[in-house]
Amino acid sequence: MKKKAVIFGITGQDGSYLAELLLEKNYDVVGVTRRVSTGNTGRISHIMDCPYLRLVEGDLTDYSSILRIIEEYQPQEVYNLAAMSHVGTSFDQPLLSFDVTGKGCLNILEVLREHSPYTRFYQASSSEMFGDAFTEQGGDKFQDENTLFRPQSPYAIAKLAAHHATRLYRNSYSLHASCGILFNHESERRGGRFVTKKITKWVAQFANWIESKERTVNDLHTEDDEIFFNNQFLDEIATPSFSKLRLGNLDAQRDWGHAEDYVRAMWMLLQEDKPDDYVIATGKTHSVRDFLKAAFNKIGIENYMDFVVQDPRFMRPSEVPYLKGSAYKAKVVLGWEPKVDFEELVSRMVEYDIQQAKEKEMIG
Ligand code: NAP
Ligand code: F7E
Repeated sequence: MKKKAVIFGITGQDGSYLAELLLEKNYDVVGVTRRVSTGNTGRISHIMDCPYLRLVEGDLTDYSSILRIIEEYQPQEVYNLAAMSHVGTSFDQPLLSFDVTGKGCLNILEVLREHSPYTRFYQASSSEMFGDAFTEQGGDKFQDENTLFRPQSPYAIAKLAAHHATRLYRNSYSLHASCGILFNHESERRGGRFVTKKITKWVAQFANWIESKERTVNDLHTEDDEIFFNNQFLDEIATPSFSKLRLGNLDAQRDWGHAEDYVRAMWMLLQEDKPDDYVIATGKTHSVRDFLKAAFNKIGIENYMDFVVQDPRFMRPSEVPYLKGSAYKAKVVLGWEPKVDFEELVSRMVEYDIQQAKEKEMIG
């Protein structure tokens, strides 16, 4: 029988990859989008014509829209990927963050408990729930399913409420409800305000700017012309009007993987007979500084700090300093392992953004 899945948050990074995966696996996919005044379907435009994909309007904060969708489509699987997912923003909009990211999950659980108890449910939990806590073993520091949760932001508190609600509904009402505790995962489709994308987009634009200067250098005829041009180039970079890359805390460490690998884990864990919670991570950690270095190296620049300014506006009132996940349980039980490593992730993001910047320039 053809399976049907509902995805809340289909227009987001993960939603777009998960929709592709489920369509490949021959599912009927129902994607829930919220009404916005400008388009929000850019990430799924390439699959919108697929006859097995249907988009319906709904909002996680609106119980009635969730009820209508579940009753109408009677899905075998529901994936809750919808959230106000930007940690920094959650400090400015804590109540909205809780309504969407925390209570929104409870809205779905209540609908499933009362109207569709055999539907399998996936909740997008987050490594942010660990906050500044970690497990220390044999000189190693990591987070796994047994690590304490000590959330450090309104976003993380909302995610933790949703995480516990999912566990409670699983144990109290026998719902097939599971959580993936996913560590940071990025991609070519990552939102522009997350640190990785902010870096790769800036680096790509810089690479194209340098390339345009090099084209001019090639037109120079004498050595003096070239020296004059190079000095002008350096002067330009040194002026206050040259907009450097403005970032916050460069010392935070994250376990970064690729979203394509992580949506595979979401699907795999819902196929298990027994619902449960799993950490999904690469097991490697890097600082924001490491990411910067790798992205600039990709375009041949070593002295990357000459182009970066630390700006207090991007510092958070409270920070998560260190994340490194152990996905041992997911490997043993699900057979899941990531395919894309840190170097490939950075490389793919920079290459994609360079291409995007070139296309934009051509259209402009
Ligand atoms: P994302 O790109 O920000 O996507 C979030 C999605 O939620 C978008 O489709 C957004 O719709 C939708 N949404 C927001 N508010 C909504 C509402 N009130 N009702 C219905 N939909 C709403 O996030 P992502 O990176 O794909 O992450 C997917 C999920 O995993 C999120 O829950 C996130 O918190 C969680 N997570 C992410 C990571 C990560 O590193 N990416 C790690 C752990 C957990 P619009 O397109 O209209 O804005
Ligand atoms: O920040 C630091 C920042 O916003 C990473 C979400 O998907 O993963 C994501 O949350 C680190 C933090 O991701 C800037 O302070 C420095 O330490 O890219 P981010 P995040 O906060 O880790 C988790 C697992 C989720 O669940 C979330 O939904 O980078 N940082 N300078 C900066 N961060 C941003 N955004 N912008 C900066 O300029």
